[in-house]
Amino acid sequence: MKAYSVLLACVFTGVFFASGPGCSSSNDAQSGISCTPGNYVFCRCADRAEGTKLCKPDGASFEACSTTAAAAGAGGGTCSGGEDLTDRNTGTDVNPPAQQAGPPGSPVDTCPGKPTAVTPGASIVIDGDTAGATSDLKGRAGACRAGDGSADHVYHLQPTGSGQLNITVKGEGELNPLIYLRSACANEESQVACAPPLGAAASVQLQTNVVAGSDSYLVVDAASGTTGKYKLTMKLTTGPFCGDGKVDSGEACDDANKVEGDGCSNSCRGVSGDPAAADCATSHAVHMWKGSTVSGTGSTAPYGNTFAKPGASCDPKVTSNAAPDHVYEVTAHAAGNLKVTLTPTDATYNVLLSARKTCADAATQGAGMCANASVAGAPATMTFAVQTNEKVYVAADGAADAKGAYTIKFELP
Ligand SMILES: [Ca+2]
Ligand SMILES: [Ca+2]
Ligand SMILES: [Ca+2]
Repeated sequence: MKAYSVLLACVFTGVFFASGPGCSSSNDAQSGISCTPGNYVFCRCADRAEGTKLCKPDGASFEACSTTAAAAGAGGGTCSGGEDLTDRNTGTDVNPPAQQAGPPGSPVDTCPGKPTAVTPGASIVIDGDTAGATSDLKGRAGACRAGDGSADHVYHLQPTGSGQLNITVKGEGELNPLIYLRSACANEESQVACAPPLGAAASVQLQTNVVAGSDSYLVVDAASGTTGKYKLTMKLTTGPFCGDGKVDSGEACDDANKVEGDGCSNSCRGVSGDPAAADCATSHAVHMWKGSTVSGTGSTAPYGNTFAKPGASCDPKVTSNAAPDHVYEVTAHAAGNLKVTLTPTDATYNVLLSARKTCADAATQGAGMCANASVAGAPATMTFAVQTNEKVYVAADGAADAKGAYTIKFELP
């Protein structure tokens, strides 16, 4: 016998509070769930129809689930087959209970938003209604600015895993939903993704990557001042991606930011730019994979003279240079012949290119690990063997005291 029918039997025989243990607590009380007395919460019937159930005065048990008025005609109806409690009993998310967004004036109405845990693998379902909500947010200039002047809801997403987050909002009735995601709740310029409006009662979707412990803010907004009910569903699938702060297979770098020109591109495939430091203590990271080519632009001008040897002859034992240099730490994830090409973009820059196994030791410059362009403006190329998981230090340098801007290319065929 299902829990709901035990409950009904007790109510209808008038012995609910007075009878034995079979009638004194509901399934919900047994599982430790608390509720707000007098509030209705979402429930689902065995035939998948959606319904609601009333929280009893004890704050720990519910009246039987009844189907909603919309589903069964005015007044609602009997839950066919009884309430489906499968999920609560098994912990699976096949049929997750929906959370409620909250009424006007509750945390969902304004920043910082309704706290919402985003657990990897779990389906999150939230029923909301923007009728009466505050219209205090709008998307950044562009497709999501259409939310300007429309009531909106805000969710403070707190991911506990890193990976791809899929978000869907399905509107009802006149509601023409749009959604956008921000990294700072009250700053529209921090918008990182936008799903523009598609029409009344449409579904809008976003896929975005999130990092564990890095919160973001989802705004459910609407076009043309429309309001109404919606269903928000989210699911986080963990996995590596560019921007998670870890260098994954095929990535040249991953600095976890969305800043171009800082030494690691937003695609994790390029190394353009001059980081704050590019010496032995803090070198410019480049990861090479079998078959990869990594390019970047840079300059030696911002830096000191970390590699004072070799000089023009490429012999580190006898000659030296006074030129500043830009040091890359190259991690080879496969064995092979690493080819490095340094091409000056300043016509007056006479480039020198060298590499070491140990950054601070000129004597670890091995065979093939140096090239000196003969004249200013000409490129230099060197090729040398690397082993799997070996790190080598490559300096874009100058002959004598030459310095300037360049392009650099790393290839590991
Ligand atoms: Ca990554
Ligand atoms: Ca970057
Ligand atoms: Ca130098």
